[in-house]
Amino acid sequence: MMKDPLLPGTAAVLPGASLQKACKFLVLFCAFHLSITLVYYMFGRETTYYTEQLRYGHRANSSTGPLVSVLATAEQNATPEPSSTEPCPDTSPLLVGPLRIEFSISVDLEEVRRTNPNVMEGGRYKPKNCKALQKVAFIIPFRNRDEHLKYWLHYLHPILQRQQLDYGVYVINQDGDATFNRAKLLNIGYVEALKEYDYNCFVFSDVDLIPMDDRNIYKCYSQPRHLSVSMDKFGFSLPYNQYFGGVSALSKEQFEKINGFPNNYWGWGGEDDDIYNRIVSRGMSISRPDAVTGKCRMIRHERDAKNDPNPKRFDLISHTRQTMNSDGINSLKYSVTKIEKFPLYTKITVDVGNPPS
Ligand code: UDH
Ligand code: NGS
Repeated sequence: MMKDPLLPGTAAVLPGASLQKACKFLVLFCAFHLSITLVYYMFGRETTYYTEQLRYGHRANSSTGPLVSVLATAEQNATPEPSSTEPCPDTSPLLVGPLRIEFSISVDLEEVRRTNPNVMEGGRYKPKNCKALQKVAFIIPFRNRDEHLKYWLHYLHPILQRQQLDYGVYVINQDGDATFNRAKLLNIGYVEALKEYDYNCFVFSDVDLIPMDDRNIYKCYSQPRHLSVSMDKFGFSLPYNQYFGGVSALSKEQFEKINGFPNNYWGWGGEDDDIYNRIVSRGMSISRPDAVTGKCRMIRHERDAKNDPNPKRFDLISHTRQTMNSDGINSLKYSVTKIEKFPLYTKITVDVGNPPS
């Protein structure tokens, strides 16, 4: 038998003609396979990219492109369009999930205003195509934190619009330089917001906390809601089980049931623990998102002037049950110095008085 010089190892088994046929078949088979793979690769890549864009919006791209483009894309894709009298769906179709939050970028409020054209004067918004399920007032306790407020407005406005809320943003600015009183400012925000609109839900948010996932819906639930449950500064977990600081949401009924928040915590600490005590003493429990959805980032900063730890806080929180009926929304005293309507928020400057000497 003649040996095939090309394939010395196999020539003894296959005759030359059959070998050629086998090779041809193999080459054709490979070419066919390769072209199928190529078609799937090209098509599949486009589909994945499109899905990623919709899901993550600006997150998939490392740049911080305007969030409003995500909103526009999602709105265009939400079909069919419901009428404005039809209730919005339980889960907004506009949500994109995890978000890139960073504080190294510089925020220009004029740009934020331009990229959120549907936000009305004073920081008001309601969805155009459906009736929001809740009317939410955002109450931010504030003094001398303008840089932090810029980030809050930059990140939160697009998120809240995607959450399809009917909302307003109220920055409650403590006038003067007396000791800071966070909980009293929150009470004032509640009263002042209600003078403006028939809100049925109140989200109380520190100015330096930004959610990292828009599925953490800033609305009210059947129980008082703690929203900032997974903060970067606590390693994305709760510092302790009863922790209720940072960002929380209470319906009008829940807030009234606990007589609002305490007015007598001057300086840092304890007022959020008092609110927790109020809630459980009225037979309610704390509802929370899971630790992934509830991730949030805090802007690092030094302790503020006139907000040193309150030495009375431990004594105060041990008496919540005795004091809560007489200290709260029913005993709130303050005066409004100024109300300013800015394009992205309403700033209410108030005189909260002084701590007892
Ligand atoms: N706040 C102001 N201005 C102040 C104090 C507080 O706007 O002067 C507001 C603001 O919304 C802040 C919130 O009240 O987010 C709570 O303030 P806080 O001081 O109780 O809590 P925060 O977590 O700081 O902002 C804690 C002290 C950090 C010390 C860090 C030392 N490295
Ligand atoms: C507790 C404070 C809370 C405070 C929490 C986290 O100890 O008011 O730490 O503070 N309670 C008392 O002091 C009684 S933080 O690390 O965010 O500054 O919210």
